[in-house]
Amino acid sequence: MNYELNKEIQKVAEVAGYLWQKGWAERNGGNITVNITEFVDDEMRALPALSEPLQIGTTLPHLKGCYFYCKGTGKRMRDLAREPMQNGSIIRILDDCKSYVIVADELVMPTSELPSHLSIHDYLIASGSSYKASLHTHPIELVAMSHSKAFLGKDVLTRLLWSMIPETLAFAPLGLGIVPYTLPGSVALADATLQQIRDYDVVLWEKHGTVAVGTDIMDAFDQTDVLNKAATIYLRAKSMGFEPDGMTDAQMKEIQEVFHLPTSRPC
Ligand code: 2HA
Ligand code: ZN
Repeated sequence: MNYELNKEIQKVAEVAGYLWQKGWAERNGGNITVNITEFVDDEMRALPALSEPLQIGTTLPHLKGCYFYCKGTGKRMRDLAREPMQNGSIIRILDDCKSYVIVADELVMPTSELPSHLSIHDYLIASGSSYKASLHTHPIELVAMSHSKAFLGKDVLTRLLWSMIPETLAFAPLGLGIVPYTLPGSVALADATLQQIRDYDVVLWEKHGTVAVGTDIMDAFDQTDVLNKAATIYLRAKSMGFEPDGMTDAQMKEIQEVFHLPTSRPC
């Protein structure tokens, strides 16, 4: 494996370790995909398929010939942190844009949330985005908050989380999209996620977890981490017995202006 590709895979392994340490990756929870097409060399292109063609479940026209590193289904993040190529695999999307083959290193079947992940990558390519990584994980505090309908209205949680600590607004400036509860692994969940990822870098699946996109896996992790930190601050204040004041609208607006942040969701 060439140096650049190895560097991307090592980042995935590092993030997998963080997910486990944070308690966001019980058993086989969560999944990661990274579009590694730009790092694939002739040697990898020449690799024979290790599997029969496997169906994605949907047609994704912009993924023809693309390569992805995918966490393996049923694999544990804590194991992936040590052995990324034994707990994940590299797949190539076939020319019909509906199926894929596994090409390296071993016959490890990709993540159960593959339809969601690949639909997101298809959209990112179509829209000319520089984002290459997608992370699904189970951040405890955000999932806990998703159990209250009061937080699930459009941008209700976004504004609350932004108001907890200035960095949230600065480093998760698009806020948090919401997807109502939908069956894990389904194409319906993929479709609902796609609607939200057009407007948000991080999306919360009600009573399940988050999906984040970023330039690389570290970026997707950071955005999730920043939002979950804000959720943790909110819950710590509540557990001390009071409703946190939150920064005022004027204080948040000042940050948006000074840091030239996107203002599609003004404070
Ligand atoms: O990969 O988290 O949502 C296990 C999951 C599915
Ligand atoms: Zn999950």
